[in-house]
Amino acid sequence: MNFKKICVFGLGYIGLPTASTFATHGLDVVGVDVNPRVIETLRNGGLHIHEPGLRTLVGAAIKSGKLTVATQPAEADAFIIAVPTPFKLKEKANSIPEADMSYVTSAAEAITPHLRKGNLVVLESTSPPRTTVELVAPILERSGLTAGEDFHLVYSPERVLPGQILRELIENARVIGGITPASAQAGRDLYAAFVKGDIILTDATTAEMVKLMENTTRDVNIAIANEFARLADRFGVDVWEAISLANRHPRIDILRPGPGVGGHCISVDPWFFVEAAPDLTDLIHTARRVNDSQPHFVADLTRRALGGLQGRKIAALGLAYKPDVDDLRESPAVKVAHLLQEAGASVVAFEPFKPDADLPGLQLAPTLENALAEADAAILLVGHTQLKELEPARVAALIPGRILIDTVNGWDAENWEQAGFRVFKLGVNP
Ligand code: SAJ
Repeated sequence: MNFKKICVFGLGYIGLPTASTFATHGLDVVGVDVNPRVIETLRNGGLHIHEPGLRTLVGAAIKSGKLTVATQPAEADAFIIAVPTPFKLKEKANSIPEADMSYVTSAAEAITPHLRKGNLVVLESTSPPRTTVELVAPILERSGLTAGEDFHLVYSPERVLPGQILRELIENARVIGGITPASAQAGRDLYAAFVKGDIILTDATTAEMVKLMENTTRDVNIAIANEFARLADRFGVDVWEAISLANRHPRIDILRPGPGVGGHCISVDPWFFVEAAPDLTDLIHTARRVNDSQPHFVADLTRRALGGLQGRKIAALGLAYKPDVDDLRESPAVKVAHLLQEAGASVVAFEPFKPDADLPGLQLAPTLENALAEADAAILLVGHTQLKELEPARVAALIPGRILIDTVNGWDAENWEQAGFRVFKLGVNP
């Protein structure tokens, strides 16, 4: 199939790079977002998200006239849905979060009036198993057309890593699951416009499983690393050393412990399995609980390091969900900051990628200097390059306290100890 014009729904971390990449590869693209502020920002040459290289890419796509942005869709040869699928917390304590499919539903409903024979519709949003077949197809069929006969429908998961989205979008292998083999072929024809990695065809539900399995595997692997950190702390072992030694085994690759698992993917997606099949997901559920409770372990480590939290002034360094991104969604660093405050500490946080973030109940400092001034201790919550590279002497001149808590193994303890600090690391008993 030959695609000339496409419509991409959702101009966030996935939709905007995808729309722009199609545009710079010669397709006419209408990028649709329901948020008028996003559209206005993009039309004015701005960008509402941070991702390396994205500003240049979007600028080039818009300047070439190949990418236009709007709040309403238009007729097209193909429609791509790349909207968020967050989860909703249920009211009842201990209940399993529920996938919020309202954005996918709205996008499919918005496509329906524009759907024509021969069109291709792609769902990219991470979704519970059978969403393409049981949720999206019936909505699109309200057009009077039949999925797999009159129009093509595929599920093709985005698998790009925030921080490296532009490169991975092109180079990663792409799984395309069609509701029929012909739909999968149509999907291949579309993504072949820019994908350099292998394009592998399968059915829609398998492709949905693949995506959830990838992120669930990572969550479970991080959970065991976090549990190892707790065990090392109990047994007087340095977990970082133990992991690096274990990883010398040819078939072992333990991930990094940290303050917990955040972001809109790994901390969310395993719940889709648990919600869909609670009777089959003990391990997955437990891993979620371990990772979600890790901020409590870190708060307790901080309490032990400081000999109490009441009235202590703590500079929280980094709030993003992982290094070198500005994304604060589901961030365990934010949870740690809140927990410290709830325990009576007075926390001033600094997030270099979003110094003016608005986080209710949390005081953010505009600069590192402001965060460190008057603090008894600093806690490194995110391994941002610029925080890892801080000079001990510079920090020593700014912070009156001499206690550091490093939750990501970002600092060379010896270096800091020479500058007069006491360093407490996650996974190393203080
Ligand atoms: N983390 C650890 N220890 C580690 C690795 C990560 O604590 O060793 C934490 C991070 O700090 C962060 C969280 O886990 O809080 C998730 O970070 P991540 O880098 O593992 O993943 P994401 O959420 O940024 O992106 C993931 C990727 N999935 C996999 O690696 C299997 C990406 O390829 C997906 O496209 C993305 O989810 C997505 O959109 O689903």
